[in-house]
Amino acid sequence: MRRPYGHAMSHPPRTDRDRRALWRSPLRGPWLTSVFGLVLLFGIPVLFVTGLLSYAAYNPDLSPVNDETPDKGLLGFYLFSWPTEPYWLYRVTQGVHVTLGIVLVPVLLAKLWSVIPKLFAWPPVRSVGHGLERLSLLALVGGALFEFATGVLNVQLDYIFPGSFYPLHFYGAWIFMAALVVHVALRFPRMVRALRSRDLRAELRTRASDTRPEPPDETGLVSPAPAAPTMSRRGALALVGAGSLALLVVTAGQSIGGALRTSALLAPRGRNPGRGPNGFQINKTAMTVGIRARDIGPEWRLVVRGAGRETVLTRERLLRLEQHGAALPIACVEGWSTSDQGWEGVRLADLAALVGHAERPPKVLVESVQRHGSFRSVVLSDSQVRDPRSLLALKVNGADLSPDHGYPARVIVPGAPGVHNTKWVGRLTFGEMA
Ligand SMILES: Nc1nc2c(c(=O)[nH]1)N[C@H]1C(S)=C(S)[C@@H](COP(=O)(O)O)O[C@H]1N2
Ligand SMILES: [Mo]
Repeated sequence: MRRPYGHAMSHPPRTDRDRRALWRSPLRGPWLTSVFGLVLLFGIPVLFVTGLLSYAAYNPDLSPVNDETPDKGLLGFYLFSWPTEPYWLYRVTQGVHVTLGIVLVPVLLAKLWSVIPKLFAWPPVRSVGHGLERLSLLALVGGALFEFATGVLNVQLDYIFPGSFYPLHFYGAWIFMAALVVHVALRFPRMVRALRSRDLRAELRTRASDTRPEPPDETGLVSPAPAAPTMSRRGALALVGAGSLALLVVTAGQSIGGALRTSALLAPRGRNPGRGPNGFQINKTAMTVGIRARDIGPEWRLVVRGAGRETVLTRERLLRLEQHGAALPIACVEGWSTSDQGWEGVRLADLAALVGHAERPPKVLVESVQRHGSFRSVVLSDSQVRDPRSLLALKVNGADLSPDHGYPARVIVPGAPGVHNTKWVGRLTFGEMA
């Protein structure tokens, strides 16, 4: 017996229409997909630019110590020496990168949900052109999922890809962006047409019971066998918007700080960094990275080398050198940052002068007494060393540094990512690092 047309569910799908009929949401259609697409079209370029800036901030022109990734390859063409002004630069670029990345997750998922039927388009490849387009979609969807997943895992789970996160996220971003450019070039006119096909205000007034599917069209997004609506388009947009807003509330506080820090439920470094002068976020405690009491006790010495000279200083000696203050934040690549803290200590430029670099101090290699963990030595550029706010800090907010914040001495540099603010410093080498 032949079944009447329309009972697509009752026999195995054979035609393209049968396959698409398995997806029955009456909300799917070019308009809804285009709304989500438009949000991503504005958001993703911001993620891309702030992400590229994050690489520039690592001063990879000082490779191989800081970063082995971009400067050697073609993709490092845009790199420049990271400025120390404004001093909150990295706090803003990286705060935007991480916060926006997290906030866009519901939009990305909604966009992917809205195009699921296309995954089942049949035949999968109709022509060479169509095949190439599907390949670019693979790079697009794969790239998007990869970039968002690695980014979120990295900020939440503390570098589960030790060392390799940077190249993965960096090269992944270029592949994703290349696919996105192709996708936008191919789909932009269709997106504009779809956005014009319905009135947003009218949609925002339409209840679920009055919601009708979009008219069938060539895109294949509209279900050929739509179910009765259980949610309006307004409801779908509100759901995604509420998801993004909730994520904004639970993450933005870790970058913005102040009273908002207490709402940052998702902040991986906790919401309550303690009280007192040292009461601000800690990335890794002294214990986590295996700093022993004797590493930072009275036997601790700072070795300063440069221009063929070397000097060894105790903390007492350092405290007798000219002390300077600087109000600077710590801004981690993970997106969290502190408000400005009042650091006090010796200017890096003054330490360079001690070893024969009085005029025009050069770059410096900063090494920690830390032997465990993934933390590597850091090179600061000459312009960073020359900034009068760049300190080897001994105190913060009027008190000695706590062991977790880098006692006996740590580096603090304006505008730089937190990872350049080496804690438990043991040696400074100015000039060529031979
Ligand atoms: N020796 C050493 N210095 C370090 C680190 C580290 O793991 N070891 N972490 C860096 C990172 S990633 C950041 S964000 C800042 C955090 O400083 P804080 O813990 O005092 O806030 O320290 C930097 N200095
Ligand atoms: Mo960091």
